[in-house]
Amino acid sequence: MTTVTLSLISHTNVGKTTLVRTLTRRDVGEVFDQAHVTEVSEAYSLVKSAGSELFMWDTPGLGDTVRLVRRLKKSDNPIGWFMHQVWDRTLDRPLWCSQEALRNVREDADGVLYIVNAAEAPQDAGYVALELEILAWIGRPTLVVLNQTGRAGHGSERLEEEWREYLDKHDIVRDVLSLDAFGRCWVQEDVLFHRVVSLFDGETKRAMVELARAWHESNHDIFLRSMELISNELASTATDREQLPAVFPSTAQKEEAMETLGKRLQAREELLWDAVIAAHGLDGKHALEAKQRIDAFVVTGEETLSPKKGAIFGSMVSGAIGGLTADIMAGGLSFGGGLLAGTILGALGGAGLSHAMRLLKTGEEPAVSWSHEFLDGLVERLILRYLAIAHFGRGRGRFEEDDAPAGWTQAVRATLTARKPHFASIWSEAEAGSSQRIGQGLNKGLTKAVASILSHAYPESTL
Ligand SMILES: Nc1nc2c(ncn2[C@@H]2O[C@H](COP(=O)(O)OP(=O)(O)OP(=O)(O)O)[C@@H](O)[C@H]2O)c(=O)[nH]1
Ligand SMILES: [Mg+2]
Repeated sequence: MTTVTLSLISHTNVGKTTLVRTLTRRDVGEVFDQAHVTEVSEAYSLVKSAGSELFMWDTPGLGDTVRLVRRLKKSDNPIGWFMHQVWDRTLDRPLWCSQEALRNVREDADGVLYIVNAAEAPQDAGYVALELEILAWIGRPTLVVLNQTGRAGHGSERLEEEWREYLDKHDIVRDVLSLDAFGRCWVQEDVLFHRVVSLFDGETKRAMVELARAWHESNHDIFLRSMELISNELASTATDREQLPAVFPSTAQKEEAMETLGKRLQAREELLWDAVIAAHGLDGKHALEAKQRIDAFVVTGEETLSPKKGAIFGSMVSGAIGGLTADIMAGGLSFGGGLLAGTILGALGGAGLSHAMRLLKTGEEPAVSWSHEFLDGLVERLILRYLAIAHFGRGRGRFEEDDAPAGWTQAVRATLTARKPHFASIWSEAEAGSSQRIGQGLNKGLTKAVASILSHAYPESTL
């Protein structure tokens, strides 16, 4: 068995444990917004494949580096001296924790992921230069991960650039990558592991190539499963009909039929998102949170795509959702709020409720079904919601406005516009066809569209 071992190192309270949680899809360790939360180094197996296994060590954070480096410099064999010191765990906690972290790198690491808080300017994080000096002494190949990119808010990309420039001057740093554990997309994990491959040579590199491939495969399977679930839901909606009780139905009868159709859509959507969330390994409170997030997920057209940040969540818009629900009510329909209101009105794109459904006069009696225009809009909303889940990182605490958003609406819209004929022919087929038959065509079209959106957003990824 070849093992590849990565140690996560950072100043205390930057986000090592949070990153491990996002990658393992488990609530491991302790996460709080305070110094020295993690006290002992702990290894987590991330992936196994073909006789290789990737381990990631979560370590205690470095602290009081100024004192640490001053002392190290006094010695001929600084690291040796430091490791043989006996630090009091209570009285010298910052140094005790630093020693635990460095011991872990020295004894176990093939490579180091050094995490830096990109919400802070490099000149304000004086400890970074000192910590890099210590890592240089130990001498393992180091990849810097800039996290908390969502936190920096306005101008965060400029800060990221500053960090890159600053880190460029340090020889131990082989590479710099932005990855916010809260708002990362699974395709960025592939990019992370490909960068890790280039830290190594020989047998370790060969094993890491295989492990990166296995990691990609398991994420890609979840992607394909999600596309299948969404396509099945779309196929059901496109073929759904509600018969009207008379050849010349009254307005009240039409509205009742439309409401029935809407309720069925709502019920399917509930099941759909439960299944997609579960497929992403989100359970318990994370599942609830993810659901609330997509429920409140509205992206405005003005937002521009920000591939670097990888965060896409729209601002919290419960007010807007409330407004949308009121619009539906005013249109004479009482679908209930939240998810469906967002889905229906979002899909309409302001075209008005009367465009959402149409009368079909195929059989003996007329029926109502969803309009092609509505279905086009629905595809857009379903993709945006999938993207919200695909970026949902574990370890997310309370949602904060600053963790938000770069809009994806334009990207999704552009991709769908290019594929409009494909979907249009499916909607026509749906008028007579069964949902199973059109499901396949939808799955193909949707998978290609979403793969293209993700590849544009993350050009380094290999979908
Ligand atoms: N916005 C954002 N916040 C993060 C991210 N990662 C961590 N945090 C927050 O930063 C704080 C510290 O996170 P931890 O994962 O406990 O940090 P740590 O490096 O393990 O800390 P120690 O174990 O004490 O060294 C928590 O409040 C997290 O919610 C991130 O990628 N983005
Ligand atoms: Mg920790």
